[in-house]
Amino acid sequence: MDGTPTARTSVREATFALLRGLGLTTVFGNPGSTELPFLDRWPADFRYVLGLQEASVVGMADGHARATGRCAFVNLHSAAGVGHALGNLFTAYRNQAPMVVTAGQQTRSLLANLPFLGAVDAAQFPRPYVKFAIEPARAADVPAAIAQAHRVATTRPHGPTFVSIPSDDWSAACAPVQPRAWFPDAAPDPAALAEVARLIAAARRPVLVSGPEADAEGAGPALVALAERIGAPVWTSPFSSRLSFPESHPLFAGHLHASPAAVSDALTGHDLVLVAGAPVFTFHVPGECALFRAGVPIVQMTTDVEAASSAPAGTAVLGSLRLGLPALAALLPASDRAPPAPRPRPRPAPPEAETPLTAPYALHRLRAAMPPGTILVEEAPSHRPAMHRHLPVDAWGGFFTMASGGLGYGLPGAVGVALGSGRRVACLIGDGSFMYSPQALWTAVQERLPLAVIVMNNLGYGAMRSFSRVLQVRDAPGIDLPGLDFVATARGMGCPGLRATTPDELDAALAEAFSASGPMLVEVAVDGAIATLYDKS
Ligand SMILES: Cc1ncc(C[n+]2csc(CCOP(=O)(O)OP(=O)(O)O)c2C)c(N)n1
Repeated sequence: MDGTPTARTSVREATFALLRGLGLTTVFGNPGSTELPFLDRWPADFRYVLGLQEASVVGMADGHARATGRCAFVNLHSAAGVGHALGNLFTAYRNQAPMVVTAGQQTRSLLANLPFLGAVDAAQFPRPYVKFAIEPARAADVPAAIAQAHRVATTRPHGPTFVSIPSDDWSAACAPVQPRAWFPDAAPDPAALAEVARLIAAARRPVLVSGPEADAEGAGPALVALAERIGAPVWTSPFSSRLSFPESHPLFAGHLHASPAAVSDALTGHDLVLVAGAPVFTFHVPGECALFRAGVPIVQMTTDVEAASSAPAGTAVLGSLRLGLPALAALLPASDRAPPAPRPRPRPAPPEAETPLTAPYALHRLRAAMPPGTILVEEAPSHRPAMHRHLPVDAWGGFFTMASGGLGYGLPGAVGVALGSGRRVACLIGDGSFMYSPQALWTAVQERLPLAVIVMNNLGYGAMRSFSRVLQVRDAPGIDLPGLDFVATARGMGCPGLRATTPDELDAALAEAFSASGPMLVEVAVDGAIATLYDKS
């Protein structure tokens, strides 16, 4: 049934042959009646990863895609499944996670009559957070549509695409899809790189801002080599969703805040700003970015046309960083520029061991407990500044978070990263964030993933408390989260858990979580200190 397709085959056979050819043999899904014809007699060489809610399905696919650098394949249940998935689809779009999302549709013969489970305008529903969406006009076009969706998803910037598939299409006759090689990366214009090299050579105090694209393209070492060749300090772009520069490197300057004034202050004083693989810039709070009117050249290297075209100032050089960064470095004369003064950022003193536990102390101990090679996935909004201070990351591919601002990504994302990387993963997550897609933990148990889930329980939406201060909002409802028992929640899904309220309990729980062969949850009861997220807005 699922062997090599003949000149005339079924949509189902042609699709499985196509997926094999593309290496898409892991399917993230949640099934319903409209998907059963696809799942029928499931081939032994395919893996089906079940998520119990579609936000988790897409979040897991995103983590898998970003950890492997390969496209993920998703199968959802009609409009309801896509609807549940939309928040994390938005995040996958912003994360530039390559994935083909398919969704079952009611059988074509019923569609005119508003059937149960029929999706109206199915291809419209996930827009605009998919790069391409289609419900093919004919059943026979489904495999070719999936092939096209794959090509679009894996053209930079990567992102999700969508194919709606009526359930009777799977048995229809069609021709096999011709295999095609796909080399989507395009190098930047050499003339533009020569101009950037000239600007860099002429600058006395250049600065780099690096974003997630270098890591995504496997161009991290090329980025470090370029920074060292220029001798410039490197900031990471606001809300970067992956490691953007090794944080112990002497040229690492810090993480830019998503505030126009803060970005401007950090970069003012430089006579050239080179932004590699990031928007110019991602802001969260309003304000004036004087830098844009200061006449300082801002050069942005990116594959993202949307990010390049929406930048308010500067020059954009479109093209792959993997190809562009080494080409630019090769054009640069050896610099006689004095290297930047070492950053006045001494290692922070270890936080005090106290009860109740403080977040900085918990993160300091987490760093000590994490075995080498552990990948960190984070969604703990108010603890970001403390994480940056006490949990520096240095390894390319060693850190993931989301670029969108939408919570509910972290836990399924961590499950996907663990599945895709085959490595131990630490998921650092807030109590609020955990509750958006907790069922991803069940998948981690079923897949026996070495995943330590560290829930920072401050009994509420800490970032909202902090943000209320920034916006001078008082007495807002909906911010406290009493009565949640994360250890019991984990146990209910077959995952062991421990609660830590003292420094000793914390060390013991972390040691157990990081030596477990499967997932384990550690609930850390932290004090309610309100973090400062924006000291300048
Ligand atoms: C889907 C979604 N809903 C709501 C928000 C608004 N929001 C931003 S931060 C935050 C609080 C997160 O709380 P928690 O995960 O406990 O982490 P903490 O802020 O306490 O560190 C909320 C609700 C969001 N970003 N995304």
